[in-house]
Amino acid sequence: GEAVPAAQKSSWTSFLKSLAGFTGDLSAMTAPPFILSPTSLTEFPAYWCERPELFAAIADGKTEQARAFAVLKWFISTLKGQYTSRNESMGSEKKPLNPVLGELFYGYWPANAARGGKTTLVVEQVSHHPPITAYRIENLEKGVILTGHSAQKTSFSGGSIIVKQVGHATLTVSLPSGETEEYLITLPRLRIDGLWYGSPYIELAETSYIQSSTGWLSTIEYKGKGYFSGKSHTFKATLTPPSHVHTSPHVIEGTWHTTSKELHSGVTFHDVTSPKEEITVAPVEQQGEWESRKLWHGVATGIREGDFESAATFKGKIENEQRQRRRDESANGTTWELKHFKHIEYDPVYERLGKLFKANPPTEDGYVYLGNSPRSES
Ligand code: 0T9
Repeated sequence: GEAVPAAQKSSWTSFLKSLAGFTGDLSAMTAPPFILSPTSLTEFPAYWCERPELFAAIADGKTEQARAFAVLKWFISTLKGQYTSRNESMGSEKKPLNPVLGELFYGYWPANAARGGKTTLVVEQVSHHPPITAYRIENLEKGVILTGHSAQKTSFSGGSIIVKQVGHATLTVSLPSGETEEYLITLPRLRIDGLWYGSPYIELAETSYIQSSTGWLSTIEYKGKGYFSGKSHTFKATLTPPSHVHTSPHVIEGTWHTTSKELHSGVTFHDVTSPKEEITVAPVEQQGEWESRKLWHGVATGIREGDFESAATFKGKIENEQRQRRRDESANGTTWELKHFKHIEYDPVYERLGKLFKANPPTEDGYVYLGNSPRSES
């Protein structure tokens, strides 16, 4: 295909060949320059809040049902950003920068009348090998908080990369009564297609869940081209009540990158055809050494300007520095200390809510937010 520059055709072919039979950490593999993105994976959690008013609106739901409905609407509305935005901004899916251990990403969406308070994002790379990214999004005025971590298990099958998302998110809503409602959010499987032509794009597959502590459960099924509706990016979501509530489930169908409708009424459920709001981030000159855009500045500039030699030199410096740090730690018998999160073997929210829909696996680890705000220097 013409997406691959002539000079990179053979290196793209050998990259694809090396993918065959591959399982493990894709992010560490060297790929040809045309497919490199100047953005680190630590920036991706921002996709969770690019429609801050939908996040805030969760708190406005007057009933358990209304809030579960609002959580589902917010979740579905994030999918377009999460899974198609690189195609929109760069022409195809690209290989993100592989974050270093301890890398940070901070930002916020300003307060306004529609969404209430300022919404803040704190991201930390909590593991490099395998890559694990932990994040926290808070709208404290509204009492809506999202905490999660994200990792991937990748394999190659039938010409596509299959990505199993490992990790989950929990959302909490503080109610006026003083009680806290919890939601466990699991994540869909991804297939990366279009590789042969050098223009990769994501399709979502299988099922993800949003389980509320109130018993309401969203089951979201994803289908692509060639499956029942024939259209790409199709989903069907069913919001079912807890067993003691005798109302019929909400069934929603549509395409997650455009719009969807409630099946029984035909009323629009979600609509992401309007522009989203990107996160506000401090200028690079004001960032600390561990902040993503500062840390990767040289590499990102090289990639953006097509100066791949300079990008590689800066990348080599970062990698050497990381290797030296790990060597020093093992020589001194110390380990890297996380700044904003604490690892736990078993996430109690996952255990408790996962049981309600027989989550697989039945338990998962987690990262607890330490409550220390960004830029509080250590
Ligand atoms: C969490 C998201 C995740 C991260 C990315 C698979 C992928 C890394 C993980 C799952 C976000 O909430 C949502 C969106 C995109 C996912 C990335 C797409 C992608 O291709 C990469 C992997 C590691 C690659 O870079 C594969 C090689 C590349 C040549 C294909 C474009």
